[in-house]
Amino acid sequence: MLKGSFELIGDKSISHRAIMFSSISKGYNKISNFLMGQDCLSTIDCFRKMGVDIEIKDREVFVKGNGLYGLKKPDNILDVGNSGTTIRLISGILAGNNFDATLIGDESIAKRPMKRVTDPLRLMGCKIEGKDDANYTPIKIYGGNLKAIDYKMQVASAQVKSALILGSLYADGRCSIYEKVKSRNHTEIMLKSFGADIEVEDLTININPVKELFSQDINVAGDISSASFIIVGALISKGSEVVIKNVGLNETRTGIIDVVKAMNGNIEILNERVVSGELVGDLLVKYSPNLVGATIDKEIIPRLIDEIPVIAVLATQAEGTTIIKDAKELKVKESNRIKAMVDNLTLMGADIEELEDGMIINGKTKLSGANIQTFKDHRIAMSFSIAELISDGEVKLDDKECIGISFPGYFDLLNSLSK
Ligand code: SPQ
Repeated sequence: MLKGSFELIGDKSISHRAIMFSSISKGYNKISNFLMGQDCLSTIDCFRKMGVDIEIKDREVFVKGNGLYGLKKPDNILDVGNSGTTIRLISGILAGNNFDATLIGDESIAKRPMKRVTDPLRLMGCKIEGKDDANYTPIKIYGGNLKAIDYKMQVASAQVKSALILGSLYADGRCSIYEKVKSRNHTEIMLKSFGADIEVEDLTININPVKELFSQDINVAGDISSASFIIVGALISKGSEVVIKNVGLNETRTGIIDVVKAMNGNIEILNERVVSGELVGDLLVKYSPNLVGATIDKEIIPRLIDEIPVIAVLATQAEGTTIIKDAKELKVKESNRIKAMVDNLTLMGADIEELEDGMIINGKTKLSGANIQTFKDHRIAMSFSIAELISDGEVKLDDKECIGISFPGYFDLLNSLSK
């Protein structure tokens, strides 16, 4: 069982954005509760290579911003490691700056589609070269002289939206971006606090050019995606009761809470407040013996896309059928997360079927130990560490190190809560 309370580590999405926006602002920025995960450190590395002075002291980061037009041409290739957020968002910034730069990443990044970002940036007049017509790394961006655009998004993706908002900061006029389905909006919230001229009306984002962004101190909210592993662990292991403090509760990220409630899970939000423009609160989660299946599809998908692997584990412990669909995007994350969950949960004895855009899980089933192939995907690795809490026999992960991408100290925390 899991028992106790703890302070949640900083949000990955917000930490990336805090470094990027501070780097292109004018003045001194302090970022507190920054996530020291490998992905966010890759973002720091890229901006240091473009001449930004970034200093790390414990969980705080100090950034001396170079201003909107102050980045320098990097001497070397920019390596984003495993981070999709870094490569997509930085592309928007590079498109606006008057130099060329080349982006690469690891084996997983080499398989993740970039045309969703490079196509609209080309529409803004940016010259971009790369493998398969700039769909894959290495990607070379020749920045500068961007034209304003009106762009209808083809995929529900906060990374694409954010890259275009960042490019729009450098355009020669007012840009409009139209989303089909609302995706996480940390970029819009944080950039406004830096002085960007951004108006949001439902699914439309209008961006007017500004001359400069101004420095900010940012306190990063806790990462609800990281919390989701502990949430599910507490819901499914007998006798559990956990308080998770300082959880980011931005509505574009809280799909997991809605689903847990719909599945009869015992979860309560306490002490809601606003920190650096983001809603945060504490979560009280208790063992829930009467979980039921649910259908998860359409608009809720972007609000819980990264939580689907661990929701699949939860569904094996719910009475009845859980259907997850409209989640094709899972195939182009750090791994094909549909296949990774279906194959590994099948090995553990779950009743689970793969769909083109999701999966169907029939519960409740007893899970048994197995050798798990993580594909070096942090979210797959953590999902199966949670499945182990209720399985008969050992669950062996072929890679644990990947968890450091988003959740350094994960096993220490899990061990400290395990009673
Ligand atoms: O950065 P990366 O590797 O793309 O991270 C993931 C994750 O699970 O940590 C996805 F694999 O989160 C994305 C998320 O899926 C982070 C993100 C963001 O910060 O803007 C947005 C989502 O991706 P997308 O493609 O839907 O915009």
